[in-house]
Amino acid sequence: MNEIAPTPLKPKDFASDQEVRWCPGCGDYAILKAIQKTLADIGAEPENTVFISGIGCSSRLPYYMATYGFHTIHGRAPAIATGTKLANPELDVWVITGDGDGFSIGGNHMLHVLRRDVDMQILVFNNEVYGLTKGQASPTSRVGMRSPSTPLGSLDGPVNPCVFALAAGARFVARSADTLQKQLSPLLAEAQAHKGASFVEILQNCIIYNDGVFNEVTDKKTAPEHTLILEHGAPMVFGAEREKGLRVKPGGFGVEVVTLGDGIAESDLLVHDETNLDLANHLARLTGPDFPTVLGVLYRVPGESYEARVHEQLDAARTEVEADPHADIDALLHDGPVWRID
Ligand SMILES: Cc1ncc(C[n+]2csc(CCOP(=O)(O)OP(=O)(O)O)c2C)c(N)n1
Ligand code: SF4
Repeated sequence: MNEIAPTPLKPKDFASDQEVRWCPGCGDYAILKAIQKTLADIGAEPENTVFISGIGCSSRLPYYMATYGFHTIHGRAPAIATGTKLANPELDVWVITGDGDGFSIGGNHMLHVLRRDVDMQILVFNNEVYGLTKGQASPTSRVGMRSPSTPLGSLDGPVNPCVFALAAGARFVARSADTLQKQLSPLLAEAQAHKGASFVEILQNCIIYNDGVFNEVTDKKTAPEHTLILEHGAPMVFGAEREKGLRVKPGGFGVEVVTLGDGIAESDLLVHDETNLDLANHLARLTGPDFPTVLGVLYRVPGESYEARVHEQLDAARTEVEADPHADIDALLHDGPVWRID
């Protein structure tokens, strides 16, 4: 019998029939497009793919995917995603969250899913504002940001999502932006290939409540001067003419921006090592105007993910119980201090 090879799915095959309800011009559209392209590129199976979100504009994304999905409660997507992955480790689990959902009400859940290292992709759509609830300051908003909740300017120090993820123990931490389609989609594929919690911060423009906050990074004219795209094993070069770089401060701690030429060669620059946690921490913190914003994979080290360890432990416990002729669940339940209520 002739076998008919399945037709490879295209990005549009991952789009649901639901009307997309984001504001015209919202950066979420571009991220949705990049995700659908990534799934097509990696040959994802819709029936084995699940998108899980909390609450926010960004968290509406699962409706727009022709895959399984849960639109859950505010900040709790990591818990639902952990349960989903533990129940069925064959599923490919994607968490979609915003900076408010992920780092305010969901900060605690974010911390634990990262330290547990459950195999899933966590995509944080960071627009530095609460979009859905009409523009209040979020945990990633900059000091001085004026909003309905901070009319005189925010006084709170912002959370840096990548620094948070590194501190929590994530083994895959990356950063991209909504408009950087060429970079974003392959980066999502790398996150998906990583076994463990893959954390991707995506700088996203909220055209209504925080328009242009990442312009320096995303505008084609300014981006070369204000971004540095990391590549493992490559020197850290940036600039419109690739004339600038980062090097270790001579005789000091940290890095500085240098211009190539005048006695400074590419061989003097820092070379990216994505397995170096100290370097990743340092790079994650760099911001303008003095430094470029660093994009790409900041940190990646292989390892065994949580659900693999959980199932190993369960299998070992089952084997032990099955081998014990005296194993008795009733006896176990009545063991130790028990009392009766008459
Ligand atoms: C328990 C609870 N508290 C507060 C809210 C109100 N609320 C809904 S979305 C949101 C913040 C969303 O911000 P973010 O995650 O940054 O998403 P965006 O809309 O910007 O994509 C808040 C506070 C809620 N829905 N539930
Ligand atoms: S309010 Fe902002 S984040 Fe929400 S859909 Fe509109 S542009 Fe997008």
